[in-house]
Amino acid sequence: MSKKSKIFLSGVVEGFYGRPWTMTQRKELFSREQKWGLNTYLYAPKDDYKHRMYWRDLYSLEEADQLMTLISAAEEHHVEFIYALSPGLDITFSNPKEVAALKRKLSQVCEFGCRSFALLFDDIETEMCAADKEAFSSFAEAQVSVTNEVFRHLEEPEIFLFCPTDYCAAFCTPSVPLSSYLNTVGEKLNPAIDILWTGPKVVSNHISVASIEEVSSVLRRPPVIWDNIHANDYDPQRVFLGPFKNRPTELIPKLRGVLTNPNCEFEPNFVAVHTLATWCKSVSGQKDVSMDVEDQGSDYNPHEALQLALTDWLVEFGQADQPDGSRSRGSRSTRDASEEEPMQTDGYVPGPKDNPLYTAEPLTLSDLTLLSELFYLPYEHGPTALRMLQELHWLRSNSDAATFSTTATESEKVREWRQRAERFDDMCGAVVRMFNRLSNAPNRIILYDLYDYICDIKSGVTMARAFIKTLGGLTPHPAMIINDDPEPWGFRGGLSGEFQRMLPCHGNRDLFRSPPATRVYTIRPYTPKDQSEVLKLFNEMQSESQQKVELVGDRLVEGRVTPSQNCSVILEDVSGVCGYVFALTDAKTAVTEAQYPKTVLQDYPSVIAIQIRPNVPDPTAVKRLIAHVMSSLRDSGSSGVFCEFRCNDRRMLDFLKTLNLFQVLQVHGLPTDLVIMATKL
Ligand code: GDL
Repeated sequence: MSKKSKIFLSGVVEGFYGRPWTMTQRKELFSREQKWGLNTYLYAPKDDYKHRMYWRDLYSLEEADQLMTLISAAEEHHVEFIYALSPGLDITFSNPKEVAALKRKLSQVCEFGCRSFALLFDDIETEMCAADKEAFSSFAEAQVSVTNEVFRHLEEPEIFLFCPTDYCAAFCTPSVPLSSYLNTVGEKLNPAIDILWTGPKVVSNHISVASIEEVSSVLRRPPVIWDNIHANDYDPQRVFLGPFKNRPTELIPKLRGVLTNPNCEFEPNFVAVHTLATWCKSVSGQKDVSMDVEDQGSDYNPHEALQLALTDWLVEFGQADQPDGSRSRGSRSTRDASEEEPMQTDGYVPGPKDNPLYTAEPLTLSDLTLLSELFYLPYEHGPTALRMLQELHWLRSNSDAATFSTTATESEKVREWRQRAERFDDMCGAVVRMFNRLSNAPNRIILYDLYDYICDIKSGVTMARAFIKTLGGLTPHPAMIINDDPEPWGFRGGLSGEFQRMLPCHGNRDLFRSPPATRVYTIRPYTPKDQSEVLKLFNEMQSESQQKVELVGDRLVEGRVTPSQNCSVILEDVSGVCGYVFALTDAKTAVTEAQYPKTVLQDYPSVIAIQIRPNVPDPTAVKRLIAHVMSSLRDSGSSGVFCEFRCNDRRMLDFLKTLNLFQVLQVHGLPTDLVIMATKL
């Protein structure tokens, strides 16, 4: 460990892909950091030309001027400005000219008044070029050798950071302790250089003390966490407004620092940075650090930290900041709403029979809490969002109770359905009202940074609201009706959305809703060896439903009709085959149009047979099994699929309803003991 007494580095790394922050935003960040007690800013915007792509290029006079101003602004706010270069896209480590270019560039930044530096080797090709392979025995050796040399050239700055290529446990092969890359870095990188680490994964849900102890021992120094918990550069539909969370404060004495790499949009990071600051100040993290006990806060509670951040943020929303940089202080919303004068002045006063002027309702702390819960954290929705998902799920699964009732128990269920539908509608209403108040807030800068997201969630809940109305037998607004020809907001997400729906991981959203599986399952293609077990399961379940009507599925399972390619899949647990799905892309080859009306086969050209043992407790596993076959059907061009059940096969019918993959189809002219479920693909 270095001889120097080291302060805990806390603050922000501007290390995301996409549009870098402006100089004004960075200065605002320094001011906030100082106010909240954070001390570091790492300059590493991935898509800034001269940080990564053209790392060799020196700064022009004008750029130099801007950087100098920025560096002095950081100093004024007592924030350590660390300048990083990412040369890994194309550097030849063994070429002295390249090392000279690195030194020249960093020396130039040194002249701007910068004292702290970093070299970053994240997200690059790990294969060395021929020249480097001749000169170095490994990639780690190449990076370490150049980094050590540049460090010496800069006269060993007090703060110098290195980001390894394997910067999280998931990237280490075969494991953190056995990674030869990390071991070389740990052994050979100058011990006064600190190392960045993102935790178990690139975006780590939890970072445990044990995991940090493990990596520290390999790196031979405590790491600086580069925390991607609030980063959103990988998904344009998400922004993270939840609190810094799932990092025990006991980590603090075991780390060299924590820098958060947050959302690309500057303003929404108010919560990320504020809550990180609260975390850094918490008592258990500081008990090993010498400081006055009097000054210590209480231990960190993410919920409380969030409320503190949102309370301060609410004040910011009231400042009439405009994108052109102007601000009129003491603006409307900071005054009592009742004293507000309308904004549209110019002497216009509506007459007694005219339309009154539009007056904005002021934003509230509950609005901001709701906003944060809707856009919480990468692995977790906030409590309200979770409740909305669960309610929508319940309403969908129990939609048969929405419109009819014959017995007393059924009408009880109808009442429950209606009550819950109303509550769901209220929750959606709260989101829309929050959207309205937010979009009327005086601070247009914060609003514009959030706009796409709040607009997206408003449309999302509006669609869900309309869907529940339809289930309940009401008619939603025509623009919201989901039929065969919906408006484009009825099928959101563009091409990327299409891809996503085809991938098996699409069902991962269930992580937020369903408990984790209780057993280990295998989902695999059917082979002829499975035939006897499959038939056994088929016959057992057949006798359970004791009905004579013949299903297409029977013929598929018994091998009288051959399933289409990639359309026969087995679910297996420790006790053997516990489920199967067989499908036929073109159902017409197995049923006649005399059996099925033409329109059914047009809308749902494929047929699927599903059987699951009653003792399988994990719906998610079954969903994946079915999703697998549906994805094959979709790949072969099918636009819809139906499955047949005997009407007394209540168990399978109820089970499938809970999965919410199919709707019951009303088809006239079919045998009455047949139930058809179907879905579009
Ligand atoms: C990364 C990148 C980072 C990016 C983040 C989230 C590191 C060290 N590098 O892997 O630039 O913003 O993921 O997408 O985290």
